[in-house]
Amino acid sequence: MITLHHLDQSRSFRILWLLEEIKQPYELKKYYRDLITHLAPESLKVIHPLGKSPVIEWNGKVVIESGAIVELLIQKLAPQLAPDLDDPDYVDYLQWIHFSESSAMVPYLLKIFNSIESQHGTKLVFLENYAQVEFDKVFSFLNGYLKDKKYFVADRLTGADFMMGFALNSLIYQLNQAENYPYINRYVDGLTKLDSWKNAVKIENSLSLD
Ligand SMILES: N[C@@H](CCC(=O)N[C@@H](CS)C(=O)NCC(=O)O)C(=O)O
Repeated sequence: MITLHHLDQSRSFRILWLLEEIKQPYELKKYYRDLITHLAPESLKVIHPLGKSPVIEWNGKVVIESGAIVELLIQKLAPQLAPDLDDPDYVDYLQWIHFSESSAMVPYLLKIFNSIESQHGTKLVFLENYAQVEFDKVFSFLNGYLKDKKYFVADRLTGADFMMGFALNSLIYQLNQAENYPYINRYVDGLTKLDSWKNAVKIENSLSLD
C-alpha cells in the first residue's frame, strides 16, 4: 500500500491527482501548514528530515521529490501514462517532467515571494527585475507551446501533465494570469475537467483540521 504524506496547498496535489487517475489504493496522511510561517509541521520531519511534501512510503522506501514520485509510480503502476522509452515522445516527456520543478517553479516562486515582500513595503530592486524577466520569458514560451495543444506530450495525458499542470494551475489561480496567458489558461481549464482532477480537488477541499 502506498502512503502519501500530504501537506495542504502543496505540490503534493500532483501525487494525489495521479493516484486518483491510476486508481490505486493508497493511504492519505494529512499535514497542515503553520498559518503564520506557511511551513509544514515538525511531524513531517519524522517521515523525512527535510519535512517537505510530497513524500511517499512504498515498499519499505521513503521517496521525496514530486518528479521522482511521478516517474516511479507511472513506471511501476501506470505505464500507459508515459510514452515507450524508444518512442521519440519519451524525450519530450522527460524534458517536461523536469522542466516543471526547475525552470517553471523558480520564476513562479520568485514572483510570489517578491509580491509578499512588496506587501510588507520592501523594495527588492534586483530580485523584482530578475523575477519579472524570467517570469515573462518562461511563461510566454509555455503559452506559445500550448497554443495548439490539449496536453504537453503526444496529444494525451501523461506524467508531464501531472508535473506541469500543478505549476500552471498555480500560475493562473494564485497569480491571476489567465488574461496574460490565454493558452495556458485553456490548458489548465481542460485539466480541471478531468474526473481524476475533480476527485483530487474534492479530497483536498475536504481536508479539515482534525
Ligand atoms: N522539489 C520538491 C519541493 C518540495 C517542497 O518544497 N514542498 C513544499 C510544499 S509545495 C513544502 O513541503 N513546504 C513546507 C516546508 O518546507 O516546510 C518537490 O517537487 O517535491
